[in-house]
Amino acid sequence: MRTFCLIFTLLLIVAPLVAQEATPAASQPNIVLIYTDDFGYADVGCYGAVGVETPHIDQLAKDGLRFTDAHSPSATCTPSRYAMLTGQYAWRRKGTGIARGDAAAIIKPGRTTLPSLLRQAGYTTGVVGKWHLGLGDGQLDWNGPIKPGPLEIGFDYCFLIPATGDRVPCVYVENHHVVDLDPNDPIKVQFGKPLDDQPSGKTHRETLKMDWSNGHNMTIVNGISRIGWMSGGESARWVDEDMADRITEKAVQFIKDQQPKEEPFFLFFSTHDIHVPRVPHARFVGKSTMGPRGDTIAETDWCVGQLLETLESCGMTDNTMVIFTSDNGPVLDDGYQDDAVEKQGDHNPSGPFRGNKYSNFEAGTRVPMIIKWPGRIQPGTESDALMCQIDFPATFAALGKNASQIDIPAEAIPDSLAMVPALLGQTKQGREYLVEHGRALALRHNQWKYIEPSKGASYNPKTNIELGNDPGGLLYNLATDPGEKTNLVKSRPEVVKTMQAKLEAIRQAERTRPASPGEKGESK
Ligand code: NG6
Ligand code: CA
Repeated sequence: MRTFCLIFTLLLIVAPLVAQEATPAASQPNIVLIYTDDFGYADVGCYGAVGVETPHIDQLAKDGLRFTDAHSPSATCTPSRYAMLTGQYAWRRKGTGIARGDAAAIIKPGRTTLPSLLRQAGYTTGVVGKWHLGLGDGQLDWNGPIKPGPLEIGFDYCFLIPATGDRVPCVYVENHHVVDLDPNDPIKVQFGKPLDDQPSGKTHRETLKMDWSNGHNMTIVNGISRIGWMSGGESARWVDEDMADRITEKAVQFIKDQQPKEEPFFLFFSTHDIHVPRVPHARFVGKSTMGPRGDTIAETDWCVGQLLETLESCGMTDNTMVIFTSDNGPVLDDGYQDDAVEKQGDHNPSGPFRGNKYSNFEAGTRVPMIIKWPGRIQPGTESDALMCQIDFPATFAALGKNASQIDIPAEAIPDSLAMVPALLGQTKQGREYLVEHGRALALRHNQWKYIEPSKGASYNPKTNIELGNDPGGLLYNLATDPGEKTNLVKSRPEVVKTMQAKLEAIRQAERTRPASPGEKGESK
C-alpha cells in the first residue's frame, strides 16, 4: 500500500511535467505583465534590497521563478518598450530613443506587436500606465481624439500616462481622450521655447515642493516643475501622489471586467514608479529608510499586491501568468533633489553588477524578472538562463492551446525568439546571443560580454553614472568577473575578434528570429 501511495504521489508530481513536455500548450493563460520603471536588479527584497520591504513581489518569487540574467532590451525606457512590443531591437530603427512628451506614435498602425499577436489567439488586451512611445501622427491636438496610439496597434483598452511623470503633458489619456478635460480650458503642449510667461521651475524655484537638480525646470504642475511647456487643461492635470492609486484602480477594473468572459486577457501594467519625480502617496511616505526612492518601491509593492488580490478574488490566480520586471536599470539622481543619493545607505540598486540606467555595463539592462504561473512553473525556483523582454512577443504567442491560430509574418517581430521552456523554467538554456543596448551595443555569448568601441563619455557627473563607453572596446568574462572589473580586450584578441564579427553579423541581418517552418519570403 505504501509503495502504491509513493508511486501515486510521484506520478502526481511528475505527470504535469511530462504533460508539459508532450503538450506544452494545455491552457491559454491570462497574462499580467507588471512593467516597472527604473527598478534596478537589486531594488526588490528577493534580489537583495535593503532599507525597503517588498513582501508581495517577494511572494511572487516564492510562488514562481526568479531569473538572475534577464534583461530589458535597452538601458532606457522608450527603446526598451519599443523592442518589447515589436520584437525588434530598437537600435535597428531611428527615432526610438527617449521620446519627447509630444512625440508622434513610434509604432505605426499595421505593425505586428505583442498585443496584436495575442489578439489573434483570442486575448482581450489592455495597457494601463506609462506609455512613452508617442501618440498621434505629429502636431497632435491634445483636445481632440488622440490617435494613433495603443488602440491602433493591438490594444483593446488603454489608460495612459502619455510619456513620463517628468514630461508634459501631465494628464491621463483613456482610450482616445484626455481624462477630465474641460473643453473651455484647452491644453497646449510645447517643447523648446516657452509657451507664454507662466511661472517655471527656473523663475519660481522657491515655490517648488521638490526642487530639480538637472533640467526639469519648465512648466510647474502640482508644485513640481517638468520637462516641456504646457498650458490649460487645469481640471485634467494629474496629482503625482495619486498616480499609483489611479493606475492601480484602472488595472483592477480591467481585470474585473474580464471575469465573465471566456477569452483570456493580457494586461500590460506599466508603473510610473520609481521614475522621477518620485512622489509617493502619503501612506507610503517613510515606509523605507531611503526617502522617496525607497518609498515608491514600497508603493509599487502595494500595487503588485492589489493586482494579485484581484486575481485571487476573481478566481483567476491559477490560470494567470504574472510577470514582474523593469524597463531599464537603476538611477539615483535623475534630475530632482529627492534624497535618493543622500539616503541610499547600504542599499545598492545595481546589486553585484556595474553601471546603472543609461549604461553599457551590465546593470543598464540586467533587471529583476519574476514569473509565476501556478501549476506550470515550479514555486521557489531560480534560473540563470540569459533572457530578454524582446522575446515576449514570440514566447507569449507560443504559449497555450491557441498558439496555432497565430500567424507571424516573415518580417514581423524580427528579433524575438520563442523561449517557452526557459520562461517556464523547464530548461536553464536561455538565449545563445543577446545584444545589450546602452549607448553602444554589447554582445553577450557564453561567459563573454563584449562592449563595442564607443566614443561617448565614459562618465556622467550629473547622474554619477559610469556609462561604459570606451574607444578601445571592453571585454569581460562574466563567469569569473560579474562586476566587469577586468577588461580583457588586450589579452584576449581572438575572443574580441569573434564577438565583434558576430555583433556585426547581427547588426547587418534584418532579423535574428529563425524562420518558422513553411515560412516564405525573405527568411534567412
Ligand atoms: C532624461 C531625463 C531623465 C529621464 C530620462 C528618461 C533630464 C536631465 N533627464 O533625459 O530625468 O526623464 O530622460 O527616462 O532631463 S526613461 O526611463 O523614461 O527612459
Ligand atoms: Ca525607465
